[in-house]
Amino acid sequence: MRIIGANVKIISDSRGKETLEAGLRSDNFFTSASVPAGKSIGTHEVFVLEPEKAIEKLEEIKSEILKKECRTQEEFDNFLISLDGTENKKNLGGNLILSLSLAWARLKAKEEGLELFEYINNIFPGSVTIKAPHPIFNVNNGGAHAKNKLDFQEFQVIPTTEDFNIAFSIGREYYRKLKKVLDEKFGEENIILGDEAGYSAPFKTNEEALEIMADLIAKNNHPLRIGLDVAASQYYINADSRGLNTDRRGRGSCYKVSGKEYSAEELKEYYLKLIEAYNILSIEDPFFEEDFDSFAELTKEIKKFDGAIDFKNLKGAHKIYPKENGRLVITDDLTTTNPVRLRTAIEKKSGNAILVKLNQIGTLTETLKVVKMAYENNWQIVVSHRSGETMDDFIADLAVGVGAWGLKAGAPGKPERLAKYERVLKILEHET
Ligand code: 2PG
Ligand code: MG
Repeated sequence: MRIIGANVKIISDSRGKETLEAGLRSDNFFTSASVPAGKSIGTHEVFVLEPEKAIEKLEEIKSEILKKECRTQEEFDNFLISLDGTENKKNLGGNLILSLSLAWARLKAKEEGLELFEYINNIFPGSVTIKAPHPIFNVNNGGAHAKNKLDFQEFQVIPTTEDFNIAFSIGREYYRKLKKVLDEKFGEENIILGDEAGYSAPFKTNEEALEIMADLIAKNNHPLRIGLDVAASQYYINADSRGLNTDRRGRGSCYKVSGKEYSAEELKEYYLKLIEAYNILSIEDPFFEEDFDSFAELTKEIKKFDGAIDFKNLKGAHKIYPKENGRLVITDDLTTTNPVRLRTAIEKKSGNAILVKLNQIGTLTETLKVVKMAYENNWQIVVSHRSGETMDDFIADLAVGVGAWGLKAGAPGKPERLAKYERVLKILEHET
């Protein structure tokens, strides 16, 4: 495909921070794509270049882009990777590379007369079925995403229905009702929205938030389960910083939750108690981002709940789900959508689902390869937004195109979050 124009400009993300939007023109079409930014960023994510510098970089490589005619996504992405020439995309910046990679995907889809999700499905290196994901609504925000006392970053509700339309309306209803409950408990003036449109309320502990959420599910008999992204690297205290020697497992280090210190082993027991008490479906990043072994222990032990719950008596859990009644241990900062990290996590059995974020790795092609590796090893896929988002809805097409189990795009309360869920609804309309 011939590219006859390329540009990149600075736009604001949902936190008002500067980010990039790239535009590409072929003989027939123009497309654009913008990139988000995280706050709880994994150490192994690709490098993010300052937007001003990225504009200069594009000027440097523009003639190469206009000269080169790539036939496939892989060819274009590899071309960008070779122009960059570094391990972690430090030269051109993962943000610039990704914005170009995604704009190119949109352009190619248009040239081929395909919807974006169809294009993604076609270029997936294997065979997957197009399907709508389970939406994962982050309704209570804590950790790095809110200014409150919650150590856990995300308290989510996940509809148990396979029907995305129903799931979306249940999520919205729950989100509205939760606001009422929180207003009554804490006073309307004390509830603000966190970065991902979930409520930021003055909860004293993680349990208090979970209790309110579970009560509301039970009261309304909503077909919802609770999920957590605890983002444990954020409350991990490295032994070195405490003047102690550390080892690879981080012994000597600790986790501080609600003012109490936990070893990795104690933290695992604490999680298992919460998982049982609140029938939690998924837990993301339960330990700090280098501790593959503790992830593996939790993944092993979480299985003890399989078959142990009488679902008939459980309100808010109408279906045995996801597979039988298994739970998900999701890796995010641990794996950073990186094939080398995922390979280690698979070998060590450090989870059973991977969070997929395009901007952790920097191209569509590399992202699809990670998805493929996960599927080949029976891991589930959750496609995810970032806490600093734009109106770009690419991840909705990605989730549908690779048949992801989940789409994590925040609470249904701010336009940049709604855009993703609404794109899935549009895709479903297109399919009918
Ligand atoms: C996460 C993400 C998105 P951030 O930890 O999963 O919810 O947060 O974008 O801040 O890394
Ligand atoms: Mg996370």
